[in-house]
Amino acid sequence: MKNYLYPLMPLVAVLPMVSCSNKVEQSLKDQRMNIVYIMTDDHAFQAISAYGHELAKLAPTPNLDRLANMGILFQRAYVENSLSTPSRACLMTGMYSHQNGQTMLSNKLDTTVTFVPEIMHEAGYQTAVIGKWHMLCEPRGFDTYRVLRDQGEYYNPVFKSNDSNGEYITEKGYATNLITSHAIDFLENRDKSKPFLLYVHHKAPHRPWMPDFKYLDLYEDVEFPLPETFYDDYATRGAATKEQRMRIDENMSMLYDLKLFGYKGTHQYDTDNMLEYAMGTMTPEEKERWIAAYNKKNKDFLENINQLSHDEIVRWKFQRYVKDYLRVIKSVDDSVGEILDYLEKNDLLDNTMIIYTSDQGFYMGEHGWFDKRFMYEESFRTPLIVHFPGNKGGTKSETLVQNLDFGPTFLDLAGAKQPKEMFGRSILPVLKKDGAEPENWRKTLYYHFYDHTAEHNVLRHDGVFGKRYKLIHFYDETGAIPSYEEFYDLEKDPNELNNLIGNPEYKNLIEEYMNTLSQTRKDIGVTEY
Ligand code: SGN
Ligand code: CA
Repeated sequence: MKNYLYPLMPLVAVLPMVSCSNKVEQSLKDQRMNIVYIMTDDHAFQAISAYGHELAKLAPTPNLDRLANMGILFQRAYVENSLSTPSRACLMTGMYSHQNGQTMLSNKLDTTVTFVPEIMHEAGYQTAVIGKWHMLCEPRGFDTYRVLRDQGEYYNPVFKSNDSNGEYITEKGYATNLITSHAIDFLENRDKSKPFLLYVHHKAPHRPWMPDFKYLDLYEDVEFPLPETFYDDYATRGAATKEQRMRIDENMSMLYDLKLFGYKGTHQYDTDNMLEYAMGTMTPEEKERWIAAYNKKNKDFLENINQLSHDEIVRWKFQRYVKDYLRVIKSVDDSVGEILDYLEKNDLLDNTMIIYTSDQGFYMGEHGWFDKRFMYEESFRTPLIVHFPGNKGGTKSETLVQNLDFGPTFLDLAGAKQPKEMFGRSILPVLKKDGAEPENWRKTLYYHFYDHTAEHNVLRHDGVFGKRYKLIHFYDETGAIPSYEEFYDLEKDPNELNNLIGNPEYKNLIEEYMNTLSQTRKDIGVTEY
C-alpha cells in the first residue's frame, strides 16, 4: 500500500482531543486520493481514437487520448447488464442487478441497500454527482448533487440540486457543457481539507444523438466506413439475433433518429413524433436554427430519394447516424479536456484518480445494429481509461474488469471495508501495476440481461466470458421461445459470427463453460435463468 493512502487514519482519531482546531485541521489535511469518475451514456469504444477503431481514426478524441497517455487503456472492461439504470444501480451499490433489484430499466431498486457514496461520505470523502442520474430513487450519499430529470434533455435541460428544494429548474445551454461547468464549480468550491469523490455523468451520446450547434456540420464531408458485419445475416445464431428490433435499416427512424424533416417514405415509425418532444426544450430561435442546419444537409438526399435503392438509403442512414453520434462525442471529448486542464492547473493530478467510462457499449452498425443490451462484444464491453497517480502512462491492460469493481475500488481507496455482498474486486492492484494482471485474478465474468419485450426486443440472456471464449444462454421468460446456448471463440472469430455450440471440436470447452456458468449462478445467488 502506498504511503499516501492511509497515513492519517490514526491521527484523525486523535483529532477531537486537540485544541486550536483550525491550525491542526490544516496540518492534518486528509491526503487520501481524490476520485473523478466520468461516465457517458452509450459511448462505444469504437468511437475513442485511443482504441484505434476505423471510425475514431476519422473522428479523433484528442482529450480522451490524452487521458490514455497519462494512464491505462483497458481493453477488457465489461458491464454486468448492458442498460442504463441497471448499470447505474450496479455502480451505486456495487452489486449485480439480481441483488439490488434493478434488473430492468423500469423496475425498482431495493431501497434498503447502502450506496457506495454513503460509505464514502461516512469515510470522510466529500461526495458529488453532476449530470444524469436515471435511477428510480433520489440521489443518496452526496454532499452535492445536480442531476437531470430521467434521461435528461440535450438543450436547455432541467436540473434538480441541493439548492433547488427538489424542484427541477431549467438551465440555458447544451447539456454536456452545463454538466462540465457544474463539475468544475464543484471542484472550485469544494472543502479543500477533505478528499473528494466526484461523479460526472453525461447524458451524451444517448439517443437521439443531438449535437451542439457548433458541431452541427462537423464531419459532413467525411465518409465513414461500414463495419465488417453491417450486412450480417445471423446465420449460425439463434432466435435473439432475429427477434431484436435495433436494426439501422428497419428500426431507425428517419425523423426522430436522423432529423430528416419532411420525410414521407416507408422508414417511418412510432418514434417519429419523439423528435418534436426531444426538440421541445429548445427556444423558437434555436429550433429554427437547428432545423435550417439539417434542411440544408437533407436537401440533396430528399430530392433524389426516389431514385435511390434500398441499400443506398440504408447507407445514408448509417452515415447520418454515425456523424451525429460522433458530433455529440466531440463535445464529450472537449469536456474531458476541460476537466483535465482544471485538475492540471490546480495541481490535482498527483493525488486524483481519473476514470473515464460509459454505462455500457453501443453498436455503431455492427451486425446492422444500433443500441446495446446483447452480451456480444460491442455492447457488453465498455470503454475504460484510468489515470492513477504514479502510472507510467500510455499502457494497455488486458486484465478482465467489470463495472461491478468500481464500488470496491473506491472503498479500497478510502480505506473502508468492502461489504460481503459486493462481489466485485478492487482494481487498485491492477492500477498499481500499470494494468498488469495480478496473481489469482478472476478468469471469467458473469453477465445477465433481463429487459426483454421492452423496446428493441432483445431476449433475456446470461452467460460467462473468459477472454477467449464466451458462452451465452438465451431464454424467454414468456415461454414462447425455447432456451438455447451460443458459444464463441473470440480469438478465431472476433466478430462473433460463428456460433460453435454443437461443434465436436469444442465439446470439452463448452462443457467446462456450462459448468462455470452454473457454478457462478450458485455462487452469486442467481435463481432466474
Ligand atoms: C430509450 C431509447 C432506447 C434505449 C433506452 C435505454 N428510446 O428508451 O432506444 O434503448 O432508452 O437506453 S428513445 O426513443 O426514448 O430514445 S439507456 O441508455 O437508458 O439504457
Ligand atoms: Ca446507456
